[in-house]
Amino acid sequence: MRTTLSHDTNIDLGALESVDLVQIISPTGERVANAQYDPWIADLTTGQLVAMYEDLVVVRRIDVEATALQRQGELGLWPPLLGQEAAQVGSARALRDDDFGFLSYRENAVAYCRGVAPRDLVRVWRGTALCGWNPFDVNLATPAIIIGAQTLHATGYALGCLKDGVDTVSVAYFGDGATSEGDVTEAMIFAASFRAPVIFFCQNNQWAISEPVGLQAQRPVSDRAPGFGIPSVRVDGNDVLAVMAVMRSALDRARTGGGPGYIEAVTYRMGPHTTSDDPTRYVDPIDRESWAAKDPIARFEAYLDGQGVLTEEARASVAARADEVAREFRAGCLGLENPAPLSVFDHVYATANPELARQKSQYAAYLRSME
Ligand SMILES: Cc1ncc(C[n+]2csc(CCOP(=O)(O)OP(=O)(O)O)c2C)c(N)n1
Ligand SMILES: [Mg+2]
Repeated sequence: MRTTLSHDTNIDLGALESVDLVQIISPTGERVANAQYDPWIADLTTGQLVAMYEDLVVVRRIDVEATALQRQGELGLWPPLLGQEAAQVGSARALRDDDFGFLSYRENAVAYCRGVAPRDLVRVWRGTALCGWNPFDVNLATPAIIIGAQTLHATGYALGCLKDGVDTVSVAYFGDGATSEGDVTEAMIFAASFRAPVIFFCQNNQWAISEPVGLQAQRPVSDRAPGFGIPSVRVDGNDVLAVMAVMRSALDRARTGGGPGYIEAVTYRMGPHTTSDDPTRYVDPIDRESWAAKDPIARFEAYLDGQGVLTEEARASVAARADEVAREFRAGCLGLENPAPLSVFDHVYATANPELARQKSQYAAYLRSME
């Protein structure tokens, strides 16, 4: 496949896709032997493989349901992850409970795998909370909307882990567009200089809103990391086993004093940037179609079928579970209570702040004047 951009960079994204891409399952579901990474997933049992399949199906279902809720006026906005399920599930399921994740807005499958209830994923998008969950309950920070900022938070957390002498690893999830931000460069320099146990996990979904990745990356984005002294790997982000293998390997290295790692998961954003965006204005339908053929769920399903693992019973049970989660999610979302207006001031600062107190009393007076 050759994709010629309308911009003057004229990068051949098709060629870039295949540069040193770690793959364990081919797009048609065949196992690809990989001497380096096979051992990292050799322990997975049939039950764990089916559980991972269930994760993929359920997170897609949550995502589709959330998009429907937004279209029905129940959410202000939703950033879909359609197409990126394997990159998120494979990496999140490689984490230890005490590891700590730092997300952007699109990593809802990571949050799901960490134990965030689907209803809590949409509190912010329904406007009923400033963060849907307590970060310390699930070792997952509040998603960052400021592109790339969370790479600094993750690096700081990792430096704290070093000082505490614990073998916890922190993970920064960010997109291809974020790699153009100064914050990401600063985070990588700090991480490399102090050998911080942090993984930079870049989901290259080919788009930063309507900007194709080829416009801001003349080389694969993973090529940047070695320049900072951080080893990097480029993985097929639609291959859940390959993502888990490279993530386990990078985590192990960081956990045992090897310093930071960088993973570029090559995937594709099959939906719009958010529900406010119309990708038909800028996405080439033929390009999208070629990525649809690499769908992460169809691929894993074909692989499991080939292994004789996905029995009719297992398939039916996963489908029933997805229905159940979707029903509970919808009911939970619609049942979210509106917060008291003044509570918007509650968690801005950890300690009392006179300026904020002044604003709060002013707002209280305003609300009283409306009674
Ligand atoms: C510092 C900053 N600049 C610009 C924006 C506006 N913005 C929101 S999403 C986005 C694109 C991000 O693309 P990418 O990092 O590839 O993540 P993706 O949305 O593809 O998951 C931009 C520029 C922002 N939120 N923060
Ligand atoms: Mg992107």
